[in-house]
Amino acid sequence: MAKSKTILRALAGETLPTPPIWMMRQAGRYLPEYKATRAQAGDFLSLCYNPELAAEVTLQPIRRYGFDAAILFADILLLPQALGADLWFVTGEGPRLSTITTPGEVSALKPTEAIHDTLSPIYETVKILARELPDETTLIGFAGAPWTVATYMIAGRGTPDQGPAHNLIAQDRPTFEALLDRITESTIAYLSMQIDAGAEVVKLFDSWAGSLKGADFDKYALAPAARIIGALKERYPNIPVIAFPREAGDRYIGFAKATGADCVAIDNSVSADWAASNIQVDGCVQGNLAPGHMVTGGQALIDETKRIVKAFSGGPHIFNLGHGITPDADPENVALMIEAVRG
Ligand code: 1CP
Repeated sequence: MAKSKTILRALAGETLPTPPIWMMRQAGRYLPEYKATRAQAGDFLSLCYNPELAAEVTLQPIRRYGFDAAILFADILLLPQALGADLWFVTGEGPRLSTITTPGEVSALKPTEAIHDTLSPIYETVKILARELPDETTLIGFAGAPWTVATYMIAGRGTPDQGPAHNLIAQDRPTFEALLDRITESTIAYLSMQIDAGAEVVKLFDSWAGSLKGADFDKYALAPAARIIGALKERYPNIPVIAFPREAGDRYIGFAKATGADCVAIDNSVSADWAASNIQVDGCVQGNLAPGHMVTGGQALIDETKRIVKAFSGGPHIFNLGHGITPDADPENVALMIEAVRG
């Protein structure tokens, strides 16, 4: 029964005649119904922690477009908050957090068992979704990968080059590694609870993996992903994991094998043809349409969508964007993309 879901089939290594499709940030500000529910919740964090409304926005793109997967509506920064960091969002700017850069601040973080006090509404959202999603729709849970989460905890905000985190590595590597270790351990606990609540697949978002080079990539992107996936596979051998080491470039090669991921999600800085011969040879890939096409649309969107589908047609593939859809995207273009994949 479960394996008739197309996303699970692709993740198990099956080559399907039409790739299943979902979209990063498919519940988001480009949708008028999302903006309405967000206004009803009051603000973004209140929306994340309201299980009924978070489930509602997760379901909106499924109703509108019939995507093959729904992704839990939450944020990667809820985990730092559950560990004790202050978190707030500045309208028009983005997230802000209290910073963690000293050994004392790392040891003052809450113990892993305590994260569920804050995160229990998220598990409630997953339970509602597991009940309410159509039978054919796969439910994806997620967390930020430790490096990406650490970059926000160290800088207290999003940074273009992750400079503050790289500086901490240079100035006080043991403190950086202690922080990374705490995030890794609590991510395993967080994702385990999402799976217990009904998530059928989990995804690790390493949005800033591309700024880790050489041995640092191995230690801070690859090794934590391998540790998380290893721990999850021990408890939940049948739950597939998608890893997204964004902008990893050459380092996408072998990432699935080295970490145990069932699928590697790729951004749009690598070509689909290159990815088919270098990454898809090891298993399922997800990606990689440039999100800008959702703004510009037209024949270029259709052509590029079809080109990607064709490039990956020889192996397991989940169609998706190379990164999240942006608030200025036109909802009509999403329908156009789906038609180009399925039509
Ligand atoms: O105003 C709003 O409504 C907030 C916009 C928004 C949304 C819709 C934020 C703030 N987070 C989210 C939801 C979200 N975030 C999801 C839900 C599921 C989905 O539809 O995809 C997911 C999976 C995330 C993950 C996330 N949050 C990532 C990793 C993926 C990526 O986009 O690279 C990151 C880096 C974040 C941090 C974050 N949260 C929100 C913003 C604007 C940011 C980026 C901040 C920055 O770097 O400046």
